[in-house]
Amino acid sequence: MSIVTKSIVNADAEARYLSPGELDRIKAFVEGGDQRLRIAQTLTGARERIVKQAGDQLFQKRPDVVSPGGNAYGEEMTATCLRDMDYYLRLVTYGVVAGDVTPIEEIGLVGVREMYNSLGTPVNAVAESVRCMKDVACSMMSAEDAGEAASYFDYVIGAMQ
Ligand SMILES: CCC1=C(C)/C(=C/C2=NC(=C\c3[nH]c(/C=C4\NC(=O)[C@H](C)[C@H]4CC)c(C)c3CCC(=O)O)/C(CCC(=O)O)=C2C)NC1=O
Repeated sequence: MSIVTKSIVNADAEARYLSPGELDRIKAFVEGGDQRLRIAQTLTGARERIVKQAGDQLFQKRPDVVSPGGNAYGEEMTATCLRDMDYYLRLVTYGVVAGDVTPIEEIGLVGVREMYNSLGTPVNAVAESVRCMKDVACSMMSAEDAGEAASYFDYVIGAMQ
């Protein structure tokens, strides 16, 4: 939920106007809108390149996952791994647009460690894949945009530690 929706729900629950503090936070959210949309457009437009390059980096750093016995071994499993990376990149764009990590959390991080454990997927390698996507994606942006985008990738990485 964005800060706008959240503030309205909270204010209406108490049948009151938005407070000065809430309006200030909404102002900051609106003022950051151009930047967040620019970042989301960059990530969306470059998604294939980001996933492909980050995947190559991941498999160089973690050859075990694509070696016999590895969780992403074989064409089909490697494709599923890249699909998961694309999922997390998509969720990062949701977070960036909303200016809020809640969508990332709710769609992709609740119970994530248990899920990957039950699949035999090394969750630290999934976290590494997100780190690689962050590096590739941030190299395509200005320092300021990269700083903003990085915080959402870092949130995903942190939740997988
Ligand atoms: C949008 C929210 C969402 C997420 C996050 C998600 C993840 C997800 N990844 C899965 C599998 C998988 N995930 C991976 C991923 C990897 N294996 C590795 O070794 C690498 C480290 C890593 C890639 C970075 C692999 C290989 C499988 C298939 C495992 C198997 O079938 O044994 C599965 C099991 C079902 C399936 O194969 O589709 C789910 C549910 N699904 C969702 O709906």
